[in-house]
Amino acid sequence: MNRVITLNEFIIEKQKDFPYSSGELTGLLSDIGVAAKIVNREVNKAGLVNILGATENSNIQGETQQKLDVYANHQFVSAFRSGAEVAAIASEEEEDICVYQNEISRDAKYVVAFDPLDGSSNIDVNVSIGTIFSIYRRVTKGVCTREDFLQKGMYQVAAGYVIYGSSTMLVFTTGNGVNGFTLDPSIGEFCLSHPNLKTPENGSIYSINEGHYNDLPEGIKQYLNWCKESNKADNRPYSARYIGSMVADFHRNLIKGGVFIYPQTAHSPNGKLRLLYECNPMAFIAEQAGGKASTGKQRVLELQPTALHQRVPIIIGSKNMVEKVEQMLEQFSPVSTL
Ligand code: P6P
Repeated sequence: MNRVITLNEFIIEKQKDFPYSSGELTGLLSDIGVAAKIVNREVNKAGLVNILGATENSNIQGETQQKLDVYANHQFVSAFRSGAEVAAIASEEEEDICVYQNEISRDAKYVVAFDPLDGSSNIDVNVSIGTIFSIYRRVTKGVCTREDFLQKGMYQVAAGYVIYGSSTMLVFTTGNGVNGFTLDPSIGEFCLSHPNLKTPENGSIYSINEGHYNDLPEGIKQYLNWCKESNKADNRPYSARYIGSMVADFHRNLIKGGVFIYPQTAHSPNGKLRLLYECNPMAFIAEQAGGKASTGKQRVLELQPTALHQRVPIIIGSKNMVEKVEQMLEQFSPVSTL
C-alpha cells in the first residue's frame, strides 16, 4: 500500500516547480493548510456551539455576516500575518485591503485575495461551504496598495479552495496542474488524494440558479432549453445540480464534468460572483485542469480588474460545455446586447 503524501511533503517536493521558487510560497501554502484545519474544526461542530447564525453586521457587499464568516476571516488574516510571507490581504469580509504593518511582512513578496467562507448562507442548513484564495506577487515597492491586487488573473502565482463537505479537501494549483488533498482527521493532515486532477472535456451537469430564468440573457435561456432536449447521442437531457455554494458546485463539476453559470441578470448586471477572490482563482484551477472559464465575452483570466469587490459574469467548467454556452450567447445574445 502506498504511503500517504501529506500536503507539506508535497509542497516541499514540488517547491522547485513553484514560480519564482522560494521558501515563501511553500510557507504560505502550508499556512493556508493550517488555517483551513482550524476553520474546519469550527465548521464541523458549528451546530454544537454558539457559532451558527448571523451577526448584526453586514460586509462590504451588504450581506449579513455569519458568525463563521467572521471566525474564518480572522483565522486566515492571522495565519497570513504570522506567516510573514504576505504583505497584505483583500478579503470578501473586509472593505479595503489590510496591509500588515509588522517589519517582516512589510517586505514580503506576496499578497492574497480570499473569500474566507464562501456560501456561508448555507452554514445553518449543513450544506458544503468553502474558502477560496488567490495569490499574487507584489508589483509595487514600499507599502502595498490596491495595485498589487488589481492584476489580471493570468498573473496569479497560485490559487485554490478548501471545501468543507462530506470530507474536507484542499485543491490548489501553482501553474503546474491541479492537486487535491483530503483531510485525514485521524492524523490531522491533508493527504494527497487527487493527484494531477483533470476535468472531463464534456459533462452532463449544468449548474445555474434557474430562479433568475426570466432575467437571463437570451443566449443562456436558449442554452438551458438545449440542455433539456432529449438527445441520446450527447447524453441529453442533462442534469441540473445547483447547491448555491460556488465551491461545492465547482468541485462537483470539476470531478464529474459540468458547467457552472452565473451570468449577468437584470438584478445583477455584472453577475454576482467576485472577480478577485471567486472567479479568478476558480478560473486558474479550471484551466489548469483542462477546463475553461469565460465571462461569455472573454477569458476570465484576461480581465483587467478595476475594483477589489468587482463582480463579473462567469461560465466555468468542462471546456466543450463552456464553449457551447459561448456559442449560444454569440448566436442569441451577440456582444452588443450583453
Ligand atoms: P444565488 C454564495 O452566496 C455565492 O456567493 C456563491 O457561493 C454561490 O454560487 C452564489 O452566491 C449563489 O447565488 O443568487 O444563486 O443564491
